[in-house]
Amino acid sequence: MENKDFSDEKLNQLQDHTTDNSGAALTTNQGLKINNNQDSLKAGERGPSLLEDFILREKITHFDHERIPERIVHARGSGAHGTFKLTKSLAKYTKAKFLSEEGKETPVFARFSTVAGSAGSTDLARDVRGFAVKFYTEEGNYDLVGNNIPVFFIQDAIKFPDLIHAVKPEPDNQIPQAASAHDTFWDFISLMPESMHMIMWAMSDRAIPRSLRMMEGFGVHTFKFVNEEGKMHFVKFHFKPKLGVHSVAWDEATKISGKDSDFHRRDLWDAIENGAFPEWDFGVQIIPEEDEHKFDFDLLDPTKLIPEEEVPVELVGTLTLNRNPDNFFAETEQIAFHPGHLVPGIDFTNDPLLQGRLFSYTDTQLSRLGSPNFHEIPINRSINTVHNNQRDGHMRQQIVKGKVSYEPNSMGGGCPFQAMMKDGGFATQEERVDAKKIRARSKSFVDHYSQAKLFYNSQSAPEQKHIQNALIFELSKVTIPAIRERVVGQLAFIDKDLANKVAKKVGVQVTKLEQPNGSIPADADPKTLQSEEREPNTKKSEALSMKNTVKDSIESRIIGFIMEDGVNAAEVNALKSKLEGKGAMVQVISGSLSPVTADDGTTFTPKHSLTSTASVCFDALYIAAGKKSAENLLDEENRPGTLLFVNEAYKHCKAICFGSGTEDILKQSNVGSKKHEDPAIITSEQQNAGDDFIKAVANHRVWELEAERNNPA
Ligand code: HDD
Repeated sequence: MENKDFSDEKLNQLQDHTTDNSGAALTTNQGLKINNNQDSLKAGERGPSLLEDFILREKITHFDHERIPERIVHARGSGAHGTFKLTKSLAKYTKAKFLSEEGKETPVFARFSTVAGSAGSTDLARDVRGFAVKFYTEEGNYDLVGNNIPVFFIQDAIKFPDLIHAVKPEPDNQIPQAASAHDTFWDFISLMPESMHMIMWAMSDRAIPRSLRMMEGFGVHTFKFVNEEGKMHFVKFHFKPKLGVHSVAWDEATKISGKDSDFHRRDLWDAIENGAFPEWDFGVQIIPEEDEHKFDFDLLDPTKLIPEEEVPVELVGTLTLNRNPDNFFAETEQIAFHPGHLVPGIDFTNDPLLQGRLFSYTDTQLSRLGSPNFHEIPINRSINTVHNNQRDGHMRQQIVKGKVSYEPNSMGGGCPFQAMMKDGGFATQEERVDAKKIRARSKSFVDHYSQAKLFYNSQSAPEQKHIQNALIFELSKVTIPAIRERVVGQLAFIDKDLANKVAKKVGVQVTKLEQPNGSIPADADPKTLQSEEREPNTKKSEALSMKNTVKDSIESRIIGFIMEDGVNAAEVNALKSKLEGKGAMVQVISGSLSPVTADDGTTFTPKHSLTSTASVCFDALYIAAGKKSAENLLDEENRPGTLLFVNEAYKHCKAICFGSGTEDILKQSNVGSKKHEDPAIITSEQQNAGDDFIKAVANHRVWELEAERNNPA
């Protein structure tokens, strides 16, 4: 059992439930072959349909019931299968088998999501992203149900329905969809100072990722590891993308929403289909039990992170997604995550947000999936066979033999029996709780601004600017001035300059709030629980800025090659193979979808036309070499599209490479007014143009030149 390979176990299990229709005749749900799927049964060719048409009735009935309620939050999501490989044993800290045996591979299914929007909403909403991973371990399913942001808006689950009601479309008119920029969200936030740290993250570029493959994942809460000896350590979970953490510009996000609202879903799907498997390093921050109180915040407070400077992240495994689902509904939609799906060696803490979640996730599946038997849906099945005395219910699939459905029993030989801990039986980590029953918040939770300051101060200048702009955008949509003023008052506790800049643009004054805490128990002395303006122990953390992310790869980046007839085949092919050699994906864009004839008579097949796509759907542009091609791109018909492409890519700080003979396009576009050195504008005169272009694409964007690029002469 110990060394058995479980990596294909889930795939094999799913295959038992997978149907392939190739070569098969159409049947009813009862397996009866259907001879006519075009006409209903009628009394005469022009007569009424007959109730006895069981084929029509079955088809329509099934259709009428094929929708299920979407998730109450995280409705919009995309998922994929993959594997988790342990590279360094954590047996010292946990007895969880999938984290103990070095080299062990565990099948997984991951689902990424936005939070606020409906299932059909845009992928590019400014929002937190869900990052949920189901590990199909030999000891049962382990779910890590996290986000791409390491902290949360609220400290106690009792506030979750309020938070979600506030952010969802307003109840009278269902406006706006998938957006936090409206009155009710900011009304709530302005009265919830504990949300300020999360607000800094949610207003940062982390909330508009370039790709689901380029974002971090966090377990958020502090969890517990328990080893074979019963010793406990606290742990925080991290996923760090191998491709680095990258985002798009807000203006770009709004445009992608129009051009391709499935942008992230498509990107994940295409990357996997093309063999560019998304990968993350999996890491842990381990805190010995004795150190629980050594931090300037409470480990149980989900609005706090542990700075990596205080506890480094130890990388111990790799998550790879390598297979798209066969069927979105059966897999991505029906997967049911739960932070309480544990394996021996992992336990939860008393974090009051996590404690409430432990109730919510099973409860919600009952209305979403309709039955307590949701664990029997293939994607949710454990690879371990389930044995217990739970019986019946809607859609029960398991056929359990025998008369016994109770325990203790003698008639079933005492089976299924309780497993001893040494045989993998789960036992909750014992913890002494000697307390009054009380509906209150711990004083150790009442510091709402110090980590918001830490985050804001750790950002580079362009990142800070983006946070300011995001707040200005969002608050400008708030119609009630008092709400705008309260939010700005909250910001003043984080950074005066930020508050002033936002206040100026949203037409309010910065007034110091007397009582910043909105969550004080009724019988407490407000003074004692008021959030203090405290400085964090760690003043700045490199890990919190995306400026310091990995920037060494162009793998899976989409490079648009803009060309027309007369293009220089030799130059284009040389760059194409150089880029593809580094894993980038080249897509040809032309004035139309007709093949482009190059100077040597060969042809290139466009994937897009200038009107069917936009620069926002690409990571970088190459204006393909060739004077004739450039002339054609600037003819009356193509000129607006060509210049819009270049100008928008320029505005969004992307790398643009101009091939030889395309000088006129450069000059006529906004790039022509460039006054400073710009490492992401590459021309064919440069000696190593190809390498410089690759470097610029790997760097993602020249955010530091945003002001200059957005103010062309
Ligand atoms: Fe939650 C779904 C993440 C707090 C109640 N949550 C859901 C999903 C993710 C998270 C990623 C989607 C899972 C999927 O892809 O199917 N939720 C979080 C994180 C939280 C958090 C990181 C805080 C640290 N959630 C939270 C609270 C509650 C819920 C406090 C309720 C008290 N969450 C739910 C839910 C959902 C859900 C209503 C909706 C669909 C589902 O569970 O299966 O139960």
